[in-house]
Amino acid sequence: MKKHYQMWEKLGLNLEKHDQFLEPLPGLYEDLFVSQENRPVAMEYYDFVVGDIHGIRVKELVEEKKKGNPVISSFCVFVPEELVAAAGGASIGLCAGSQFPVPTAERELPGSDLCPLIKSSLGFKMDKICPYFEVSDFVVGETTCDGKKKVWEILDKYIPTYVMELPQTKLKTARQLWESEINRLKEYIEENSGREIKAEKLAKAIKLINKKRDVLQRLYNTRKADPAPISGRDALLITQLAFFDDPARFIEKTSALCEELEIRVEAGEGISEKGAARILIAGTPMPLPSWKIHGLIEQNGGVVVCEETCTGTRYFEAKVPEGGKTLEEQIDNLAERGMNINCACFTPNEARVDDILRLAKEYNVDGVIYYNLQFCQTYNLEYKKISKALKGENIPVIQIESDFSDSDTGQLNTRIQAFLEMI
Ligand code: BJ8
Repeated sequence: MKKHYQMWEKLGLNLEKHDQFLEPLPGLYEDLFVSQENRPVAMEYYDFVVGDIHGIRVKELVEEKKKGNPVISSFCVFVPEELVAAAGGASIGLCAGSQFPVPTAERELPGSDLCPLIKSSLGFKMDKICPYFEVSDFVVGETTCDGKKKVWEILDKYIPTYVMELPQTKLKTARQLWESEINRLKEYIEENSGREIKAEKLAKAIKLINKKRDVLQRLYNTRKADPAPISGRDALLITQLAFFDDPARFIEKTSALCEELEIRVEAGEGISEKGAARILIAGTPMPLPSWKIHGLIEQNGGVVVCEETCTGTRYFEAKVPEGGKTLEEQIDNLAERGMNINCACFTPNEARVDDILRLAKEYNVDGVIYYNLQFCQTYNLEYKKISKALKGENIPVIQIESDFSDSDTGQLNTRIQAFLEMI
């Protein structure tokens, strides 16, 4: 890691804090990931990426910037990364899954009653410990929940923050708004990067990002087998890394992993015992390095086989139709994808209930853990109707509210153990 100090210094990182932040990562990663028995060989690539998490990829982005290519960051699966790729740039989904920068963020934000993801997002920038933030030209925020839309006003003091107005319904007028917002972002990227987004390039970008979605779907398809050929924590890690790896390389490496997993499925080989309790996690996102819940489930003998989250199926299931020839048609298609993502920030949001019931069947799950980041009201409010629908199908469910700290690990462990025993 020391070999990157010069680059980090140039980017303006707080090296001392950055060292403190990264210090526990290798041990944690070793315990949770590397020590798994019978792990797929192709996980080597992702181990390598995590092993140099603030190094090689950041270096690539610095090089991209030298060539005049934009680096644009975001926090939500609605932000169309295709536009960034069509401008010749790199789109980075920033992490916000750590407790480390939360105390710093609390200097600007309420100490209680606020989602940890929001605090973590701002804290990474305030602490200057994320090179991806520092290498970004600007951040794209969105008006999803109230906390997020207000934090952009504060983040803008630290880094230019452009805000997309995300509709809250799926009405025709809301779709028109979303389409005009995608157009507005396109113009903003063009102005800031000096790159014109042409139909031909956007068509290629749409295909490329759809391929990334396809390979993630292929990975998830292998998890439908019993025994599951890959652990839930490894699958989660792969989705987390999909947000900032180079898309073409990610597709190549993940395709190679899928080939290995498909052979395992054929041979009936798995990461866990056949018949291990199969869990679907539904709810709020788990950005890097938020691995706590998966760790607890799998260390207690269960296996996570699917995530209905934005670090799961909400990231890749909805695709952009590829037929658009003109920019107008393509932007209409980009808007279409957004309307097929069922985030709890929409009202009504009945399709999310259908999604969860469908996933529970497709992945043949024994139970659902409804994961709610503390103080996320929209997801919390949807729990009752979702649990009712699941119970109606005789699928056991519990709700777990948590943050990114370890303070509740013991209590969560007891609840998860009891749930796994019950199913
Ligand atoms: S599409 S889930 S990434 S908004 S920040 S809403 S957890 S209180 S993240 Fe999200 Fe886009 Fe929706 Fe997905 Fe709740 Fe926290 Fe708000 Fe959050």
